Amino acid sequence: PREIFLKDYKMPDYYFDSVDLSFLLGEEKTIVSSKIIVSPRIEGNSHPLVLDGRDVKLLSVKVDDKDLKEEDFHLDSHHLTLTRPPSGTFTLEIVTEICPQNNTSLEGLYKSSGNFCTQCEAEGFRKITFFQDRPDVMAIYTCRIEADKTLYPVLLSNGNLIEQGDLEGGKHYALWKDPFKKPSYLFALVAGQLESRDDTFITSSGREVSLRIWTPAQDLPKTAHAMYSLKAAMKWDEEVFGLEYDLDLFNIVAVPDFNMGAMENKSLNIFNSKLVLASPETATDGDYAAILGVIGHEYFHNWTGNRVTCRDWFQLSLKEGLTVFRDQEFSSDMGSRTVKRIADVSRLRNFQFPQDAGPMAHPIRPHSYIKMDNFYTVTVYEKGAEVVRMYKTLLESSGFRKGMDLYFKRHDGQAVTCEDFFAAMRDANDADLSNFLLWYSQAGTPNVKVVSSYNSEAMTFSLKFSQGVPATPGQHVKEPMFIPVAVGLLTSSGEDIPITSVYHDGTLETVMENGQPVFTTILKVNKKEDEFVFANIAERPIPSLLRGFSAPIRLDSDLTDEDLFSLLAHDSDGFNRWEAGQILSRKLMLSLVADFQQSNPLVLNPKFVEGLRTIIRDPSLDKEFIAKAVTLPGEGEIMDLMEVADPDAVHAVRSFIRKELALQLKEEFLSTVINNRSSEPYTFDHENLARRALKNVALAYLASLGDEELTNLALDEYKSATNMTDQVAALAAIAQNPGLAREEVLLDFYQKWSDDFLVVNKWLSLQAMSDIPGNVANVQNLLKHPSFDLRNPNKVYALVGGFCASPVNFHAKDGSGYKFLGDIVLQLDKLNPQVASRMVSAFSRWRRFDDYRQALAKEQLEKILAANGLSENVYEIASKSLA
Ligand code: BAL
Ligand code: ZN
Repeated sequence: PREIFLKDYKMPDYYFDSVDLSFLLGEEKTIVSSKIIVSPRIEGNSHPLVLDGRDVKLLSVKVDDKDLKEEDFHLDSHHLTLTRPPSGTFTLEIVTEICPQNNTSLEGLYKSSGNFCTQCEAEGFRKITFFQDRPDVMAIYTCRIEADKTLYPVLLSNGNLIEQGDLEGGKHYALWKDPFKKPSYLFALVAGQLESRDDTFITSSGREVSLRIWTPAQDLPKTAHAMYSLKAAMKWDEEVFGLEYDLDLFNIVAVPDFNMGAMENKSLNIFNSKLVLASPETATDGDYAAILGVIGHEYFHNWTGNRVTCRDWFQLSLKEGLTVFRDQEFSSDMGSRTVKRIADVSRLRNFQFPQDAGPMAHPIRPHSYIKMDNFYTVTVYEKGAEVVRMYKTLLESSGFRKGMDLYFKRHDGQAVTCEDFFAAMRDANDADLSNFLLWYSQAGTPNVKVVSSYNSEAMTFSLKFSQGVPATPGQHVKEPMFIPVAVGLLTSSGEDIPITSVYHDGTLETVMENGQPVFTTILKVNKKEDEFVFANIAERPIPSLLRGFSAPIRLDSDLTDEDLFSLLAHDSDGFNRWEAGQILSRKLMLSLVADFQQSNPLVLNPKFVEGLRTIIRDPSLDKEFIAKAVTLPGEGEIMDLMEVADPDAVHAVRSFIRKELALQLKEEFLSTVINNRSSEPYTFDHENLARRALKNVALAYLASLGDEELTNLALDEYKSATNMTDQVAALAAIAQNPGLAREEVLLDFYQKWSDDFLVVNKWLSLQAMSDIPGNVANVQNLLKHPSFDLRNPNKVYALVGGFCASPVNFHAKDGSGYKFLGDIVLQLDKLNPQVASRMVSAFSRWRRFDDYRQALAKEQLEKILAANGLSENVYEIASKSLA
């Protein structure tokens, strides 16, 4: 397979001014006709015109109304090349035949539950017709769809509906025109039996926009929250960024078979049903929050992605990092900012940090790829969002907004690069962002060490930073990064100390705002060794470092346990209050892991228990915050900090701490469950979701003890639950322990919900993620369960992905977990390479484990690589993992 490099980027030789598409949708085959007005980029250019195409049958090709002679074009399995195109503007007409009903890759045009739908990002359009399938080729599109009227009463594409009508033979047609130029990856078509929930939104300038969310008729009642989320997102983007929607119609379609979460096609977003459908009985608070965030995300792409798009796929973070940042901010404004930040940072630590430290490490703007699909990663998305957040931290909200305004002013309607975004931020603020661009090109999570010292005579407090970025594949030598570190200082009794001035590089900088001291200041660390000295500090302070997680780094400080307990109890920065508890938890877990490995008895530090008791008992704290604060770091996060990851030891230690906390805080957890029940109907608002989160965390702790009294308590919660959040939480609490109660309640849940595929996926995932010994056999049986289907990505993510997320079973020492995954990847690859490649990624950290496990994982990776007809997607991940 061929690797593509950023450094080889060349502008296209030809532009497409307009593209008129026509689809004859049929049961056996679909005929696609395209009429493209082609212009050379440079007048008189005589380069060949190379069009991409995959799995499409060419029926005819015409230039300026004449069939192309055989000697004037060349066809291979990936391209149609016009060897001698006319020298000026010309009309190109191509007719192709495709078979959407056999398309199990879910890229291009395919069928989901009998309906036609598309997914073109990144390179799916080439599975529809021959095209310059690259984002810097932008055109005005029309799309005519013709299909049987009974089977496909609804025909949708991008833009505005221009014309529709009936045809002979029970057929009908619709003609759509999108007035905005767009790249092919934003093209969309949907045809099927769908109904819509309709609403309207009046924009800030007074235009009325029709909003429609399409699903099969029976699911329509479950679209109310999605519609609420869409309207909230439209309003938020106007208020925060001054961005208004630009067409009179916005459609969302929910489909059950979808590789990703959703897709931002211009005015016709297509969503995985999981991220649209919700009712209190069937969806959890987590589902409601995800729907809010993703509906927001896709809507926000209308400006950050669609109006201003990417020049090439290496720039993906230009739109994704920025849009994730925007959706994070939206969700923060709609709920608790602190808890949202905690959730986002946990995700970064649990998924992105390991990627950055493994064989697939890449900068947020990768230098090369074999399959672009493999680079829709937590690095490009979530670390990309952290990079955008750092602009905001450095430039403050008003400066960030100025930068965004300039970005749109300069680039509306263009396909641009990450440098263009950087330049807009810099120029709008006249800012010195020195080596900030390294964040786009250097992979790896920076390690930052900080040492503090207090000088009571001079009344100064110094922070000495040293930084290093670990070597990553292809990048052995790294430059120091520009790292904004937000710092506050606390007195020994926990109050914020006013900060007035800081020495840096031999100069004293005043950091007051409007003549007033500040309580948090941003230190711009940008050298390998960098020192900052705070002036006028009357007592030795406790520093609160990296407030709000102001940069995506691993920070190692000389804070003592006493300092950390004080920060846990008092820090005015909510994120750092949580972080202090997490640092303590990580230290505690690692030291107990060492005890476990040396067969020493495990003993829980009583100060840790008391620290958590104080948090649970503090009535002034937000309940969702308490739920997060009493949750231990995940097993993956701890394994990631070890020289050699030991899943059994980490699992044993985490289970030990959980049970010990459950015993010692039993009274607190019991009263938490009792005091946070509610008989009111379900509402998705902060107060209620926080209450449920806290109750269910407490219930899980209690049920971990597995005694009859507490199992019965969880069973009562299960039976009395009136919403899915409480019901599935009680089910999960009971299912922690093997036994009859577990079996009965799992069966009961399935019988209740067997008709609802999204709820059944929760049931699959809960069993797959179980740490019950030997769970691989259960998962293998579930593969044969009638509710499972290897062709549906959500089911694969629930069952196979869920299994790989349980370290103790996936990394089982007998190799059964690895063999299970190796076999399933090969089966999946024949159906859906994108999904197979996501699954094979679970192997990528194999070198982190002991020699014995390494050999077992390597054997599976080699088996995969040796398979005939392996996709480029799986090849890239498996070969890079072994390299
Ligand atoms: N562009 C692919 C789906 C998303 O990130 O919105
Ligand atoms: Zn996106």
